[in-house]
This record gives sequence, structure tokens and C-alpha cells, in this order.
Amino acid sequence: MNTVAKFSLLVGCLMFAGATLALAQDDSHHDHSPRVAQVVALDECDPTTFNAALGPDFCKNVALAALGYATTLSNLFTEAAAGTPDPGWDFEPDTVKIEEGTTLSVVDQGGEPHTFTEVEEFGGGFIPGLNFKEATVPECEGGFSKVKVARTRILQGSEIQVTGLSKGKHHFQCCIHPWMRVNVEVK
Ligand SMILES: [Cu+2]
Repeated sequence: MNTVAKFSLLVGCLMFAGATLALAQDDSHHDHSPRVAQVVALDECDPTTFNAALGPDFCKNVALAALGYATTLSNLFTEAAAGTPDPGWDFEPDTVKIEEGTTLSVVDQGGEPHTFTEVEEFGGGFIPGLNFKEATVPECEGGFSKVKVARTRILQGSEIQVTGLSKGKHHFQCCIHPWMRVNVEVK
């Protein structure tokens, strides 16, 4: 083998080693800082009473209503008005700590629609009967007639992704059931 050929082989080996090292580093990066964090929306809507008032298929029967794991539409309003909103309507986890660049994946595992809306400060949603002594926050005003609210809606069984969150603290709530709240801390 002449000198040029030996040199080419050496460069080729180094390039291969470099590529392998880059891949290894990329893998370890994924192991230590997941790029997707999941949030789940839950509820226990009772299909019979919700759909009688809000239309067929508004609430899917995912809460095993027949076995008692469901809240009727009127009870949901009664509980909210009493200041003890139904804990079955919930985002989990309540606090999410992520690194900058992480995508938030929000999945509606409940039976009815929700919103995942970033707000300056937590407060009421756009359905006064579900707000306990709190005014509607500006970010929820107008409800689904406003694109800025409608675009944060998550339909039953679907997912929305939130990207590009800046470093610091962020607040997200449901504009329908305003006690569904999540704090996101971006480092
Ligand atoms: Cu909701």
C-alpha cells in the first residue's frame, strides 16, 4: 500500500470512529433528557346526562359509568358551585419539570373535550357555572368562538403538542373546567 492509500484508510477510520462517537453521545443525550414529556387529561363524564344536554357523542363512555365511576352533568355544576370541584376532572401530573426544547404531549384520556391553554394567572374558564368565584381569565374569554381558545382544544382521545416553551414558569389550565391546572417549569 502506498502512503496516500494508507493515509486515506486512516482518515476513513477516524471518520467512522467520529460518527460512532457522535451517535453514542446522541444516544446518551436521549437517555438523560427525554425530549417529550406527557400530560394526561382525565374526566369522568356520565354519557347519559351529558349527551342528553350536549348532544350525542359529546361524552364517550370511558369512565365505566355503569359501575358508578361517573359524575352527572348536574352534579358537576353543583360541585363547582359549592367550591369543591370534581377531582375526577384533572390534568396529571400537576407539576411538570422539563428542559428547554422539550415537547409537551397532552393527551385527552377522558370522555369529553378539554383545553390546554397557557394563562398568565390561573382563574375562571368561559362557562360561568363552572367557575367558583373566579372571573374568566383573558386567555379563555370568548370560548371556542375565538381561534386562540379553539386552537388549544383537545378532543376526546386526541393529542396536542406544545413546543417552544421559554425558560421559566408557565401555567396551563382548562378553559371549560378551570380547576384542571398544570404548572410547567422549564430549565
Ligand atoms: Cu376540561
